[in-house]
Amino acid sequence: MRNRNHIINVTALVFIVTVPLYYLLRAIYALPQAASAEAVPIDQMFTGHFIAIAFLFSLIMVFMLYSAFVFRRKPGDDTDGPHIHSNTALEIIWTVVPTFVVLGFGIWGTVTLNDLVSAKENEMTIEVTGQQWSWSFAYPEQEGFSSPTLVLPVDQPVVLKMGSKDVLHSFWVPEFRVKQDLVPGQETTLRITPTEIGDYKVRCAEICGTAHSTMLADVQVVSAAEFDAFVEERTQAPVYAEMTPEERGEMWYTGGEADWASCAGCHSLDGTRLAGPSWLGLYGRTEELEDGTTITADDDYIRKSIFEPNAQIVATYAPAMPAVFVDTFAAKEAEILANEGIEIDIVDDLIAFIQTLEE
Ligand code: HEC
Ligand SMILES: [Cu+2]
Repeated sequence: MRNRNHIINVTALVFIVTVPLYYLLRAIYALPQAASAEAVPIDQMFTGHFIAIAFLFSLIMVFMLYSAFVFRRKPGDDTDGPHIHSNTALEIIWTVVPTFVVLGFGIWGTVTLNDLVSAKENEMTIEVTGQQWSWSFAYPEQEGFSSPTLVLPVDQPVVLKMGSKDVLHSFWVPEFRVKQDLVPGQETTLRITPTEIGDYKVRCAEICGTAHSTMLADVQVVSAAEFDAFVEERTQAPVYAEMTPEERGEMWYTGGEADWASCAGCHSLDGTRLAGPSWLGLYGRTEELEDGTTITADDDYIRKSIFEPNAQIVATYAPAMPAVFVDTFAAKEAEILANEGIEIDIVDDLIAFIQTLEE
């Protein structure tokens, strides 16, 4: 009779401790928004593990503390405690039950993993390249253009085929839950079906050098229509690799699709004086500077005029040229490198263009 009361007490206490503990674990290890089909079974496994952890912790702690408090030695009781030997039934139970629980979690994990990595119907391939310290995404099924942002159509299964140009990196968007390493000299794959429209970030999850922590890229999950518009825009964008330096130089001069102050706003090509000297016949010309010295307009001088516009001022002109091109050119060059994998030098392009402008 008294034993039965203890068992009822302990059972009730185990339950009472398990429930809040489960919610505490959920709060401490809060998961970010679940934005992919893969997140659903993974979050279910998290729930299963949290329940098991909360239950086991309660089971052990409640039994231990209950015994320590309820079966305390009474004052004046100096007798020995009862001598207890093994309890075979109990030992079989606490060996067999955990064995099956652990096996069960193992099978659950294996089946889920197998499901997540297996090929899906009508999946779309995207190539992911990681390098210290940037990401680039190519769309071989959409004419192969590439983008520094990963744009994904919602509810479309994608397979990422990934490679690294230098060291180990790791593709990880917490909202998608799944994660995969990028290994130099080897192609790894990762499958994702994004289910929530929104903006996310890929972060590199493998320490890969000095700027590892800034190795981020934007991820946009968009509607099918927006994805089509994105593809349309990217496939029409200029392909710099297919242009000559002179053609590119002319484009940089007018601004093209670059977002800096157009050189054309201050420099004419026909000798007209605008805010700055005309580029007509500029290359090789002897330039008179404000301080009375003269200098020949060669590559070095032109490069310096663009990157440090206030270092040498052309006589009769105001120091009006913006000193921003060091940064804007570098950003554009990095973008082209990420998009097309080619290294271009915008100043070299401009010089090639200026050289065509002979008087
Ligand atoms: C807001 C007006 C302005 C813009 C925009 C501008 N420049 Fe200039 N630039 C000037 C002025 C003024 C000078 C002459 C004073 C000096 O030497 O800094 C000049 C000088 C130069 C020179 C030296 C020319 C010479 O005759 O010796 C070069 C080369 C040059 N700019 C290139 C560029 C390029 C390339 C761009 C676009 C990427 C550009 N500039 C945009 C105003 C501008
Ligand atoms: Cu990295």
